[in-house]
Amino acid sequence: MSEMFCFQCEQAAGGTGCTRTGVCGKPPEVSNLQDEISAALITLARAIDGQPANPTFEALFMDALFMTITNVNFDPQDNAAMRDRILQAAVAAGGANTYRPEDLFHGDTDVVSLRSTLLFGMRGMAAYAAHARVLGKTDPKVSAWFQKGMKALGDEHTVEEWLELIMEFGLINLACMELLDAANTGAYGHPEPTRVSLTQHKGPFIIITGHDLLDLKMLLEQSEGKGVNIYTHGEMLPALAYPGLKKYPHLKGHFGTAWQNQQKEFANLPGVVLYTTNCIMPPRPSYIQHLATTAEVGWPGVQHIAADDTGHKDFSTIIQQAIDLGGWTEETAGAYELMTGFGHNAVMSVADKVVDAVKSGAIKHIYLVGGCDGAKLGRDYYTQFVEKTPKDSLVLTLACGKFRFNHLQDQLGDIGGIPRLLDMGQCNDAYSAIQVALTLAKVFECGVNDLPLSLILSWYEQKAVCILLTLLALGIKNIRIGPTLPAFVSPTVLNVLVEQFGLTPITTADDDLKTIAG
Ligand code: SF4
Ligand code: SF3
Repeated sequence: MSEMFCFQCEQAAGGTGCTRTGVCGKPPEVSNLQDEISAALITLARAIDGQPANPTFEALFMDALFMTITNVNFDPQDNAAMRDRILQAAVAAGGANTYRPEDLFHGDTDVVSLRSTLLFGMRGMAAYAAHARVLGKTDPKVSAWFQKGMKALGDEHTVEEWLELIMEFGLINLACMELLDAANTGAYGHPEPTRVSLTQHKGPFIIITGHDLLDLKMLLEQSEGKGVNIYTHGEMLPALAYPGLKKYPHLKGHFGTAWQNQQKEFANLPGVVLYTTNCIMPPRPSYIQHLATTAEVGWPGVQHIAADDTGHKDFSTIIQQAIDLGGWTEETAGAYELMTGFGHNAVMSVADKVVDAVKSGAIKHIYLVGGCDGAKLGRDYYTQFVEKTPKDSLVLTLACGKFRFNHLQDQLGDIGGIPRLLDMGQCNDAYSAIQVALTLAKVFECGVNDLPLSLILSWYEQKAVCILLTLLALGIKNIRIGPTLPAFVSPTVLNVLVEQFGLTPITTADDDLKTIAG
């Protein structure tokens, strides 16, 4: 099988889709297996339609969809095993293998576009639901929606019906992000504004990347007192702001920037890197032996640490490996510090100050500049945009796209003690940004669209898709999105997004800032 078709991420070849091997490195075999996984999930959803909720099936939907997110699992064996598990479950539930992978792409361009939008959004939500579930938090309406959504994907709908489903999904994803917020803050406390060191300390170390806070917690507990330091990478940076995690003295700080720089940053690294979610890139020979994956992440030949039946993960092998590798031989001081930890709780605690500053005109505008980072050259738009924002504006940010400008923290300064750049956390902490926007709208007795607030989003993978759908479902208009539009959005669907929601592609930082200022 040398042919494939995938257009789920921003890197889709030629702006239309990857057909030979993914730009991400996904081989046709894995891409086709992932289509088979999606088809099998539809078969399962049909088989169990109308049956009472079943936590085993719900977990299967979450894990399988999570696995098919960009840069999560590249291992053909893992993907084939997942497909077989789903098909076995479907057969046991009385279903026949009725949905074929090619049916995912069946129908006119607009139907394929709408079906894909919903499928990709559900993939993003699955990861969030899975992170909440490992912390013991589930929400029946979120869990049940996976079955409902997958069944709906296999059915025929009019364009209007698809749009309705997609908007319904957007609100379910809001509930899912709320659930994950409750799971993370319930387990580790509310993030606190925290200065983060980039200093590399002498000695053995493990770098942990991805989004799963429970994996970090287990790693911290097991490495305590062993002489191994822990550093975050990429989307794990905001973990450093949670009281229940930052209390560990061997959690030293952050290493590196966003995912697309890993091949450079991890080259010849004398330590171990643990991937808990996306984004894993094709590992280079100089460091492939130093990697470990967990949860749904997989790369052929990379050691994988699975949870046992109780959810416990044994990280002793990588802790020993880090000790054997010896780590850095001398200290290298970080060139600057980062700030994170401005979740909804921290921002709400200064809400009065922000409201007063908006009323007095000290703060004239709030920009939310956030989302995924990626390799495209045009992504320096986001750096320029933040650099050029007027001094009387705040910039809220979240997700790995912040690495385009979070080094500017000190340069951007503050407004009456409120830092102008506020890192709200991971992509799922879009929930925090939504809470802040809703609170401000309430205080000013207006709609969110009437606030002096503009959203400038960057997207790469399917978590950004689910967040965008949530924002649209909340009726938030005039969102700017880049660096390019999704390949899976057909011209007709784009038209709807532009007409109904005012969704706009980014242009240049100067022009967009000028347009926003009116
Ligand atoms: Fe291409 Fe993105 Fe699909 Fe990878 S995930 S195959 S880069 S569209
Ligand atoms: Fe980044 Fe992969 Fe999307 Fe959670 S880590 S945001 S790209």
